[in-house]
Amino acid sequence: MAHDAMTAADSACSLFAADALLPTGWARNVLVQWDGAGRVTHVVPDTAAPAGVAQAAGPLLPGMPNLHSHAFQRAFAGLTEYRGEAQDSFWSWRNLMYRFAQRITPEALEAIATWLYIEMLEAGYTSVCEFHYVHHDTDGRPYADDATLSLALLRAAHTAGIHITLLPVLYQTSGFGAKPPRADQARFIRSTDNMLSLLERLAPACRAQEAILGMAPHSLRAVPADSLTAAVQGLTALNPHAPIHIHIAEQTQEVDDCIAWSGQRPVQWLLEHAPVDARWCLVHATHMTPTEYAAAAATGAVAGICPTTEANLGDGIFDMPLWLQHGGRWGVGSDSHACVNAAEELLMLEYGQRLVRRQRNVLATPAQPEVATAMALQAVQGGAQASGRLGDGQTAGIAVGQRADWVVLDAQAVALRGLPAPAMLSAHVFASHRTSAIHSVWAGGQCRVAGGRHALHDRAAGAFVAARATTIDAR
Ligand code: NGQ
Ligand code: ZN
Repeated sequence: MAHDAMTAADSACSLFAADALLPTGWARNVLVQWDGAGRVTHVVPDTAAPAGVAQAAGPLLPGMPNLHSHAFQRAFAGLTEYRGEAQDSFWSWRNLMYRFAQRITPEALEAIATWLYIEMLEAGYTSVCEFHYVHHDTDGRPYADDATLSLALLRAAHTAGIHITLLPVLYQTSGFGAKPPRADQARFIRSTDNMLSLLERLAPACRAQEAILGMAPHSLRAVPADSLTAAVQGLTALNPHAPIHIHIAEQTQEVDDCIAWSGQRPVQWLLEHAPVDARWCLVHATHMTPTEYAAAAATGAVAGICPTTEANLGDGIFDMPLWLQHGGRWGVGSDSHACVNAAEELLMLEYGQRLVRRQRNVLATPAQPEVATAMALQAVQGGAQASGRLGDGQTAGIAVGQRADWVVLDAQAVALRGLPAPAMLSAHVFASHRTSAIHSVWAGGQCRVAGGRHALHDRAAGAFVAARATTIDAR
């Protein structure tokens, strides 16, 4: 009896896959096992399927970390795709986005984020870094509990079952040289001391759901030099390993303004004035000189690339081959959520490189000629680092000690059926609808998406649509 019970428990925490993408590449006949805490305990390739162990419906891929999200913007995706000014830009988009941000309530944020995180899981993301900057009530005054909106995001992640790295954002100025904030930035503003007390307030809530707590100076435009130094020191005192994310050089306008203010470009300035290292994620390091590429890559920081948002906002194209030439680490984020799909970010990233270079298969590597495989492995590793989920030198993905986070492709999907596993991943990224071939998604050893659907899909979708209706204004 006791023996039977043990066997049942063991097989409940095992999965056998004919093909699995391990950190070292594709492996055959892989048995994975994990413990009650959702951590991988065994990864055994080239083995026989033990009796009674569930068989994956297709290749096992590591779950993709989403390293950059502003959850509230999901409700506004698709609503800025019309011409409003003679020449629309990132900045005119931002004006519309701010109008929308004014209307978000805690209830709406929770509904929007819950649905968004469900969409993420259904589209192959198993963790998310939430770069969270709408802190206060609509009049700019702190909520009675200053952590109200942060807690709404933590609850949303918990409900959906996605791992979250919460990055409360420090935002103080509207431009370089301590320009005072605009009226429509009032919900974002807090002092550095205030930020540190928010972090202290959030630490136990994060621990309770195994969320990682970091911090994000919004940008060099929004955080004066002395505040940046004090905030990073304060965070480091709380946790020397906590991740630090910053928007760094997304627009040429901000590069020009930074030069006018300091004589230096944003990345150059940051590297000279902040202790940038492997804890850091440089989001939208789009506009760098070759010297900045080399210097930023050498710090060990992750480049946070958000290909579909960067395309949507007309940012420019990151020079991935140059970054990789310097050993740069990187991952992907869905940022404004115009698109919520891990495979599509990889597609957009590779296609951007092809278009500017007039080449194909740009992001394949000598060791890994399959583009989708090479990109997936690198983005999982960089994404996990940016999420604060990797100890030094550890390998992310389907490996002992990591969380049991993976995506099972559907080997029976028409786009994939009959193909070898690496081609299945290629077809998933380059030649399918990019969610149609996802069979199931596991986070922390729990199956959150089965048959392509999250258990809360319908309920959360309804709540999202209702919340969105309360936040959009008539055009
Ligand atoms: C954000 N989004 O914080 O939501 C920004 C726009 C800004 C992106 N950078 C605002 N994609 O950078 O000032
Ligand atoms: Zn952003």
